[in-house]
Amino acid sequence: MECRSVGVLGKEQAHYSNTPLLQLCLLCQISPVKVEKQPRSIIHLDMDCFYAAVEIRDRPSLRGKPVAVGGARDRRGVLTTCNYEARKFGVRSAMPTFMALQRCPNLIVLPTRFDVYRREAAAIRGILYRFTSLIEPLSLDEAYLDVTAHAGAPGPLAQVIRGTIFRETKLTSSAGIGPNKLIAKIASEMNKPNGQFEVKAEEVLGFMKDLPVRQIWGIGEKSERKLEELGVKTCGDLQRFSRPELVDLFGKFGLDLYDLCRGIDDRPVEPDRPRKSLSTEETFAVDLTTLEQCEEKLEELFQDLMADLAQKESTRDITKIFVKLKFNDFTRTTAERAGLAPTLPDFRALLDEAFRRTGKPVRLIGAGVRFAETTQESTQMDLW
Ligand code: DCP
Ligand code: MG
Repeated sequence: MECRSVGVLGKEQAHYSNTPLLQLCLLCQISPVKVEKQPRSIIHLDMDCFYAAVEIRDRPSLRGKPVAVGGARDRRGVLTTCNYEARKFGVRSAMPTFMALQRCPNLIVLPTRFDVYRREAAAIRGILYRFTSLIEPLSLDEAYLDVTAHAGAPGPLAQVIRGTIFRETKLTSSAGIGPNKLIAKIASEMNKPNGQFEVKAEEVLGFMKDLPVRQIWGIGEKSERKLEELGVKTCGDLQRFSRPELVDLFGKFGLDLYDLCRGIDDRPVEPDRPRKSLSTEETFAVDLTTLEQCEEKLEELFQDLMADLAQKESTRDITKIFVKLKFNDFTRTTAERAGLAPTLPDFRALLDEAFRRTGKPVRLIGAGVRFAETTQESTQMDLW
């Protein structure tokens, strides 16, 4: 706690006091105040069952039916997502398609159309930039917005943003509004789908009290189990631990936990720093010796790359595509071409070229794209 006289006396002479808030500072008899950073207003915006919602919008006859998007059952496919009708049957993202069909035999499984989702995400991001440039995308359909500087109150503002997205894309979204990223993210789940939930600064402690610890970022299954063994289920339970106790249990993360379980999170919203390229690669347990073997693996890598691209860089112009090979003697070669769209036949052509350069057994294949250089500002202008 820092004495209020700091402004008058200067930093060096300011008195620091352990006296509780509103008690007088013993040295200068002026009431000390906690030096607070300016409270922020953060919105976490998340589209509802994004890929499935796009598909249903484009095929209205599917409305009301259980719909999922993903790989086919006979090809050991996995779902990317499903609509809320399908979720009633226990169908979930990342579930193998055959399992989803066991749970919901009438499930309609559609193939992914990443190019469409990317286009949609770009349009949505364009809408967000009309309200603030302080946007941190978390994935294709999710972003934090810092709207502290916005004139309007954040709750009604979130309503306007969601309304605009719906008017222009016919897709619904949900939002969480809070004084920091942690609270906003948790709150966006509370009234999903097509809803929003606001936690005001003075409501944070009450909001955290009964919240399951699993909701805190950084707490995975392992930490959750560890905490459960200690009788800790909610953030309120966790608040009973001291800082040193949490450090003993969780190392450095214990310090974060001490704050997080109280709903304190100082992480700023960090606007995207544009990456130059995006790639995916795999090292094989057994070297590949034929072009056919390499082509088979390339197809898998291509699917991963497209999914990654749709998730992380849905709005960027691609200038080059490349295929990288590492051979069993650890030498490497890269084949790349400007002006090619990222399609499987073009990646295959690059693989052929790279493979034929040596014919050596292949230890690793990588496939990737390079992006046009852009500043945050020019990205924003493009999206308008
Ligand atoms: N996605 C994916 N694989 C996963 C999870 C998600 O490919 N394991 C894709 C499909 C989703 C999109 O990312 O539509 C957004 O992910 P979300 O976790 O936000 O899930 P949804 O938007 O589908 O559903 P929700 O309404 O719960 O946000
Ligand atoms: Mg979503």
